[in-house]
Order: sequence, then structure tokens, then C-alpha cells
Amino acid sequence: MRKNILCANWKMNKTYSEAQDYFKELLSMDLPGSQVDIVVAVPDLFAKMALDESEGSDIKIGVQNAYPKESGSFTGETSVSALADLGIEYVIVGHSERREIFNESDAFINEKVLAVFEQGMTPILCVGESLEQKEKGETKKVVNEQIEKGLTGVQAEDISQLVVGYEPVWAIGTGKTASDEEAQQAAAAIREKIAELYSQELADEVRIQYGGSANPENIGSFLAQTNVDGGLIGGAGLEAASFAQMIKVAG
Ligand code: 3PY
Repeated sequence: MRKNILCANWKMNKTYSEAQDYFKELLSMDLPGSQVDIVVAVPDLFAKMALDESEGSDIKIGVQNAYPKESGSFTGETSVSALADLGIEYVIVGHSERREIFNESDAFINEKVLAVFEQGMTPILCVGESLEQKEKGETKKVVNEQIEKGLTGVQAEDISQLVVGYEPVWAIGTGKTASDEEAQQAAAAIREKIAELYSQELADEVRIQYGGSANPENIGSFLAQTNVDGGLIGGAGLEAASFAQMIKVAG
């Protein structure tokens, strides 16, 4: 029985004081924290404050990216080790915005997955097809390839901790969503691939989120799919009230 995991991906939004207000509001709400893992993935600048604000609560803090080297001459980057030392538990890796805007390759994403695991944190590995790939019927092929390349060299003992975010690129920030059936089929293909690479037993422990214009109205039907175990939430995770509504549905 997999526990649902909801992660709000703030992307590059909010000022410091808006971020503080969000945590105060979210923490004032009665959240079913023991039945659903709750993560807020903030910009790095807010990470320490977010950890302090949420200390002792059921809210876990994540970030949206990290650099896979320990330290060194990588101007403008933040290392996985510094994030782990701070107390960050989750790192989103390979979001389609990073793949597209920052040209991140599967090989680089794989380096990040390995480094995040090595530091004892949990990667949320994002995969998903473009509209063109969907129209060509290539969804399964694309997500399978992203999973295989993204997980190269990952030890079996780490796999049960993995979280996969299935986010069809055409559904991100567009207001369009996959149908429940499309989400279920893609998540099933991802689980099958992980079973082929590791074992069915381990694949059954991996949590697979749906992401892409998920909101309080549609999250329930995604979560009702047997292979969908949570959500990676963009716009609807930016307001504490709507994220809390989604947490209640998932809990
Ligand atoms: C979205 O829902 O738009 C996302 O990209 C969440 O990561």
C-alpha cells in the first residue's frame, strides 16, 4: 500500500515575505499529515526559512533543482551536499522546464538522481512526453527511455525511495490535463519499466505522481487510478488554501 505524496512545485514564484505568509497559512490548517506525504518545493533562496517555519510539522521541504557535484567552480549553482546538510529532503530532477529551457540531458539528469540518492535525499524524477510525441503514439516509449536513462546506475536498495513525476509536457501550465486513463496508462508503463530494470516488488514501492495542471477539482480522480500515488502541483500549489484542499483529498 503506497502512501500518496503531494508536492507543490512553486517554480520561480513568490517573494520572501509571500513565502513566509504561505507557510504560516498552510500550517494554520488542519492537514491529514499522517495519511499523505506533503512536500513544498521552494526556490533555494527560501529553503532555510521554509525549513524553520515548517519545523515539527508534517510538511517536508524540497527544492526544484541541484548541482550534482560536491563543490567547486560552478558559478550560480547549489550543490546536493549543501542542500542535504541544510535538511532538504526532496529534490525535483528533470522537470520538463529544465529539460527544455536549460537543455538538461538525460545523462545530466541521471547524474543528479545519483547525487541526490547519495546524499540521502529523495529525487522526484520527472518524465513526460511532448504533444508531438503524444500525437505519434510515443508516450510509452518516451517515458520508458527517460526512466531507463534517468535511473542508470541507481542501486536497487535506493529504488523504493524513488518518486516519479509523470508530467505530460503539453499539460504543464496550459490548463490542459491528461485524462485519468492517460495518467493511469503512463504510470503503469513507468512501473512496468522499473519492474523490468529492478523487480516487480521494488517497482510496486515506487510512488508515481501525476503533474500538469492538477487542481483541487481533478486531483481526486487522478488519485483514484491504481498506479497514481500523488501529484506534482504547479499553479494550484501556489495558494496555501488550494494546496490544503488537495492535501485533504489525498489524505
Ligand atoms: C505544473 O503543474 O504545471 C507543473 O509543472 C508541476 O510541476
